[in-house]
Amino acid sequence: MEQTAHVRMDVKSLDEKFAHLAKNHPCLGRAPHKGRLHLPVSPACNIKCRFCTRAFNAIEERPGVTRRVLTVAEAPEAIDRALRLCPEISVVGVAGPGDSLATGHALACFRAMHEKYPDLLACLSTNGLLLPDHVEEILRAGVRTVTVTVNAVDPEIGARIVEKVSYKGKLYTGTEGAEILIDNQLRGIRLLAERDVLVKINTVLIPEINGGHIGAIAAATAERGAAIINIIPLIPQGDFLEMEPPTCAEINTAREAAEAVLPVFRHCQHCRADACGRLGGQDVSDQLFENLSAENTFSHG
Ligand code: CLF
Ligand code: SF4
Repeated sequence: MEQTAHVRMDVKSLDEKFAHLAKNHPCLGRAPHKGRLHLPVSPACNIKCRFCTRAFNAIEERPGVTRRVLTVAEAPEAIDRALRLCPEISVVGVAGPGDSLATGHALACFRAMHEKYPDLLACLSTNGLLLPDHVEEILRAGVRTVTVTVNAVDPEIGARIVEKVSYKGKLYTGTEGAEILIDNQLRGIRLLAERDVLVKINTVLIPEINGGHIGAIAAATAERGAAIINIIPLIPQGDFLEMEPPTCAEINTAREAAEAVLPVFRHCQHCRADACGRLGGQDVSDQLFENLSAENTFSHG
C-alpha cells in the first residue's frame, strides 16, 4: 500500500486555496447558481463495481445513464448548444457512462473545449485506477477539478464492492484487485493535490459494507490532499439490488464522520452522464440531444 504522504489540507482549503474554482463550480457547495454540462463521451470502464448498471434511456435520474454516447467530434457542438440553452453553465464535466480515463475521449474533449472556451472549467470524474499514469496529461488538458470515487481504503472492504480490476493488461479480483485500485486512487489524489488540482471525493454509502468506514475514507483521502467529499447513498441495483438504501440517519452519520476531516458537499443530484443545466434547476438535456443524434457507439469495456 502507498505510504502516508505529507500533504494535508485543513478544512478551510476550499474557501482559501480553491476560492477561484469554488466560486464557479456548482458541486463544491459555494456556487449553486452555476450550471454543469456532462459530455457522455466515455463508454468503457476498467473495473466492475458490483452496484454498477449502465444504461441508455432518457428516463432514469442516476449516474451511469445517458441517452447515447457522444463522439469526441460531436462534443464542441454539444457545448455550443448547452451554453445557448443554459448560459449559467460554467463547468463541463465527463462523468461516464464508464470511466473517463479508460479511453482518451474525455481529455481530447477538454483540449478542444479550451481552444474555444478557455474560461469553462473542465471537471473529470474517475474511479482513479489510471490517475497516477495520467497526471501530466490531465494538467495539459486544463483540468483543475477531479472527482475520484473512493468507496473503500481497506482492500478487504473494497473487494466486497469491486468485483474485478483490469490493469495494464491483467485482470485482478478479490483483495488483490481492490488493493491495486486503492493504491492508485490514493497515489493519484496525492499527485493531483501536489499540482494544485482540486480533488473531490465521491463515496457511495453502502451501509452494510462501508457504513462504518466513511471516516477512514475521508481521513485517508484528506491526508493525500483531497479538498471535499460527497457521500452518495447507494441506489440498490446490479449485485446489490436486494440491499436496502441508506436511511436518512445513516447518511447523516456518514456525513458527520466525514466532516471531522473534510468539508462535505450536501447538494448532489446524482447526475446522469448526460446532465445539462443548473443543479436543482430545469435539466435541458432533452433539448440538447434533440437532433444531435448519430450512431450509438456504446460498449462495455
Ligand atoms: Fe459533473 Fe461531478 Fe464535476 Fe459536478 S456532477 S463531474 S463534480 S461537474 Fe455534482 Fe452531479 Fe453530484 Fe457529481 S451534483 S453527481 S457531485
Ligand atoms: Fe460502473 Fe463507474 Fe464502477 Fe466503472 S467505475 S464499474 S462505470 S460505477
